[in-house]
Parts: sequence; structure tokens; C-alpha cells
Amino acid sequence: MIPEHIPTILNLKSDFPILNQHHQTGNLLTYLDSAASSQMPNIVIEAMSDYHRRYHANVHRGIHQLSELATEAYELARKKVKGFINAKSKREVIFTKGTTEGINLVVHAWGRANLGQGDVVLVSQMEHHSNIVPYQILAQEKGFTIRFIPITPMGEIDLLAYQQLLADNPVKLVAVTHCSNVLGTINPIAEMARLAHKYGAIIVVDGAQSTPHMSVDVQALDVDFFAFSGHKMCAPTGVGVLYGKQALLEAMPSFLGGGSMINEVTWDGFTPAELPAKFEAGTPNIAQAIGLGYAIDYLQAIGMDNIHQHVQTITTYALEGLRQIPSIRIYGDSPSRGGLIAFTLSNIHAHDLSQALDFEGIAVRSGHHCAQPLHRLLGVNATTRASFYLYTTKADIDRLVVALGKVVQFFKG
Ligand code: C6P
Repeated sequence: MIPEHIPTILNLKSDFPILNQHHQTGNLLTYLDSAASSQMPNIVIEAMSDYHRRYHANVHRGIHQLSELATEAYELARKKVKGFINAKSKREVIFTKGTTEGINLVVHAWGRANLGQGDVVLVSQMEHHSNIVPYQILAQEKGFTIRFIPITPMGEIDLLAYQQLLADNPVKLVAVTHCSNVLGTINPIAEMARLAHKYGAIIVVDGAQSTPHMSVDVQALDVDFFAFSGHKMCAPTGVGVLYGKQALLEAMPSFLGGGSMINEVTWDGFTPAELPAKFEAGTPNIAQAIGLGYAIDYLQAIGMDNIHQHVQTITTYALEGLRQIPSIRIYGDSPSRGGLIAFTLSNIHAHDLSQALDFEGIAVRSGHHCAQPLHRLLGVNATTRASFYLYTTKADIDRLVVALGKVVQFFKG
């Protein structure tokens, strides 16, 4: 249930208990690490607590009242996801642990059945390890080739090079992120899907950084698979979604085996269950899926377009502020960018920088952000990244800019 008072876009912090805490400095916590994991509003925390207190039971197994209540809530969450991403059917919505598991499912089920010697998989240069390593693991076994789609100096996909790679190679699969977790670039997925299909390939999209921030319509994008994580969109950790076109999901073999995913088992073998159960082996993360459903209610009550607009405003404001800092280098220069900014500051190590910011009560992330090949391409080992969400305010950005100014002075002196 959405609270009667639907908060305005400018004043959401009060919905997030964690953001109303004071840091040891005495300042309110300035949380600028939502691209790693976002915070949960009360409505999500309470929905999960309600499940634990009132109707915790396994799903799709018991015919007692608690199990029925749990099953109903779990399936309602699936229905909410279906609407949220505009899937054609609930059968196309597979609950996973997160983006990583979703992509691994595609690679090990679809990939194992369809990729072999002589085939090529295209992966963009801006991918998170989750959208690189699963292909590398399977390539060792099946002998297909991975080629990388180059990016431009602005940090965008080089579409001409992409088209050339499709034309020159027997490409079976294209793996690309909707929004880069380092450069912030939002990629032209509909166009990339159109080109992949023109050359007979499927497209697997990593939606970890886009789904929390903008409305996603998997049918309009015409993607074959699309994976995202709950914990970056106001839901808890431990739940995510893999969307797949029904025909592809039906044709591909099972991935994990166990309870729930079978129709019948004999000593000689098994027949898989219908979708989506076919890909949901074992007891799922029930409370987390319910939490994701409530997170979707919350995001939709505010409006995905409003969230996108808010984050765009905050990001533009942050870019203006950060660009005033001498010796800052910002990575990614695409006008089509999501709510995160990765940067380095002269020769200050990213870890020292984020520790110094933590002393000021500001949480950012530093490191390679699970995108080592991209960092190598950018010529750095590590960056510091500030990332924003619907609860981020201009005051948070002001604090970041002031604190960075202090850090520069400190390291100078
Ligand atoms: N990126 C970040 O700080 P999981 O861990 O499965 O929920 O999501 C993996 C993942 C996949 N793709 C992209 C583009 C991502 O950003 C992430 C998670 C976090 O950037 C943690 S490394």
C-alpha cells in the first residue's frame, strides 16, 4: 500500500530512515553511492517485515493458508515487475538473485545450447565484469570468440564500428549495458537491438544501472534478454529479474536443477516445469521479491519520468560543481548520461579520496567498479564515483563539492 502522502520529488529523504541518521561527524549522512546499492524506503522495509511477522512460509509448495498468502504476494510481485518493464507475459519474468545471476543464466542456458566454435559474441568495452566474465568462462569450454565493441573518446558506443563488427563476423550474441556504471553513458539500446537482429544475433542487455532511473519498455526496446537488480532500485539485496522473450526461454535448456523447476522426475531424467518456474530452482528469496514489488509501487507512485528528470537535474548540477575543482578529470562525456560521475583528482589515490570524504560524512565509491578492462582503457587503475538517486538533493552535491575543495587543499599542504 502506498502511503496516502505521496512525497514530492524534492523532499524524499524522510521516507528513507537510513538517510536521517547522523554520521560520526555530526552531519547528516550524505549518501552518494546509490549506483552500488540504493537505500530502501519505509514502505519496502515494512512490507518485508509484515511478511516475516504474518505470513512467512514457502511458496508454490504448501496448501496451507500461510503458504497461499506467501505465494499470492510473491506472484503479485511478479505481476508488478511485468507491468514495470512492459513484458508481454508474467512467464517472461524470472526472479534471480540479481543482474549477475540473470546474465549467467542466459550464458549457461542459452549460450551453452547455441554457442560454439566459429561463433562470435560481441561485448562492449564499457561492460561491468558481470557482462564479460560469464562469456569468458563459457568460451573456454565451447571455443567461441569474444570481440569488443569499441567506445568513442566521449565514452559512447562506436555505432559504426559496431555495425562493421556485425557485418564482418558470424555474431550470435551482443552483450551491452543500458547504462555504464563508470561513464554514465546511456546506450541506444533500441538501435543496437535493431542492428543485432538485422544480422541474426540476439541482444542481452544489462539493465542494472538503467532500470532504477528511467522507464524501461522491453517490448519497445525489442531486447531478447534484460537483467537487473532490486538493490539498486529501492529494494533489498538478494533479488533481481531476468526478462527473456518467451520463445527463447521456452527453447533453451534448464540452468539450475532442483525443486520447483520440474514437471516430473524419474530415475532416468526429468521434464522441466512451465515458465517461469523452469528457471527458478529451489526456494526463492520470497521476502526480497515482495520488497521489490513494493519498491516498484513506490517508484511508480513518484513516476519514473519524474525520477529520471530529478536525477538529470542533480547530475547536471553536480557536473557544474565538480568542473570548478582544479585538476579534476571526469570520465565520460556523453550528453546521454545517467546519475553517476566517476573522476580522479590530480595524483590523489581514489581510495584516499573516498576515505577523506568519509571523514566529512560523505559516502562515495572508489576503485575499478568491477570494470577493470574499461579502467585500463581509460588509463587509470581506479576512480572515485559519486552516484545519485531520487533522494539526492542539491545540498548533498554542495557538500561534496566543498569537501573536495578541502581535500585538494589538504593534499597540497
Ligand atoms: N555494480 C557498482 O558499484 P549485481 O551485483 O549482480 O547486483 O549487479 C552487477 C552489476 C552489473 N552491471 C552493472 C552495470 C552494474 O553496475 C552492476 C553492479 C555495482 O557499480 C557493484 S560492482
